[in-house]
Amino acid sequence: MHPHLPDSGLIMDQNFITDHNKVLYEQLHTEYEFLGNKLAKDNIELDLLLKKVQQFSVALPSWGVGTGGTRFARFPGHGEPENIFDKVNDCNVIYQLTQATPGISLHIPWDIPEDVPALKEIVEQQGMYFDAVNSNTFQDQPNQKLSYKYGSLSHSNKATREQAIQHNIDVIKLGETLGSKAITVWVGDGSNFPGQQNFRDSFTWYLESMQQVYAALPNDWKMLIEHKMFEPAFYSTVIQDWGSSYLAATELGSKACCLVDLGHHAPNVNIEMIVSRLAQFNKLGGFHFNDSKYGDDDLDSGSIDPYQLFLIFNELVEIKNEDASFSPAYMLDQSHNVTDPIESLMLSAIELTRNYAKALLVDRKSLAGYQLENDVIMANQSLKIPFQTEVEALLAMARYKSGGAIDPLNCYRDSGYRNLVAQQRSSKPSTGSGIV
Ligand code: PSV
Ligand code: MN
Repeated sequence: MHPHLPDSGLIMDQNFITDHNKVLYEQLHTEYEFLGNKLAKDNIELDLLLKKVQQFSVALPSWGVGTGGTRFARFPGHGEPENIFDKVNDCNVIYQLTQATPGISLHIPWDIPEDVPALKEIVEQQGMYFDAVNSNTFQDQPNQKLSYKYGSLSHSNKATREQAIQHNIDVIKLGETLGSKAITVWVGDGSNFPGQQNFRDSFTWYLESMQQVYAALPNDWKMLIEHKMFEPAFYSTVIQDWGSSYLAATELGSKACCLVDLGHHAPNVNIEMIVSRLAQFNKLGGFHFNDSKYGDDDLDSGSIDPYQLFLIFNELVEIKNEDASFSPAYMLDQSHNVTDPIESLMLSAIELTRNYAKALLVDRKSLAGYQLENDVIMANQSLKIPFQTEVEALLAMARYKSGGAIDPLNCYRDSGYRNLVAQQRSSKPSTGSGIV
């Protein structure tokens, strides 16, 4: 029995969830039957969908359970986690209630675990695991020898590049002890002014550095390359777009793939098409889900443009139908500045599941026929109708059958979890600015 964990190994009392569900079950059952009858008319078997929905999962970012901020300010939340054990416990609450988030993604060194065996034991006891590890060479750390002010893996100075390479190798080694199977590499490298950097040299240096990180990858690992158009560099970034990401992943080898963060594109870019292109050439390795209105806003998934989320899942379901081995890493990458992170992450995981479920409703045979006949309206309707279908009963039944909550948000609120942990988490977190 570990001091950080209650006897059951679970953070929230399972009986509380069961009691909460009891009040809601009858209504859910009626709605589930209604949906089943409706879909049966289109020869869709709801119980088959249920199994697929139960299997859907998205990883949680350990740092996402803390309150985020902007470069102007950070307003700390109530009862924020103070250490990695608190964070893992908050993640477990999200998992218990939604049953959709068994993986935890660590950001190193933000969440560097001092006691790996103890942390691993807790996470396993909670039925969770460690997903991809994220390296960080976009900030200087205390006592760091060389600065990343002008770049890291692509820095003009070889010694700085070597330091950044070593950090990535250390992250891989740590990930191995945690049981992770992938490293996500995002660099803030780039330039703020025309002329500041030679585009060609910086990409060459980046590739040379990444080759060394790649050489340290265990055989069964993936390297996920995350592109971003701007920020913190405002004129050019070294891995600016999916083209640069694809080139890098191709140069490096088959273990290197591209990771698509939904907030890292120019406004109005057709992300679902990028998804299709990368997957067609076997280079789509993962996602960071979030939503945005203007840039890398890091808002809750599906809160601004749920149709885009649906169209992305529509591509993902189609690719999976073609290639059963296709299994990109899914993670939520959001910054919760004004909401309770647990609530935001639960609702985001549910939004992903919702749009995945809707994408499963698409009649792909009819759609392909309409496309061949150039029946534009009917082809578009083949997507719009599933998108407009109400599938909440399916999602709630999937959660219920897996041991989660029919209504995770109200179950969480009624449990009083936040107030409870606020009493135990006594120290005052920093109010300094910072993206996360
Ligand atoms: C950069 O904006 C990013 O999307 C990368 O994934 C970082 O590792 C992460 O955000 C930090 O939240
Ligand atoms: Mn990201």
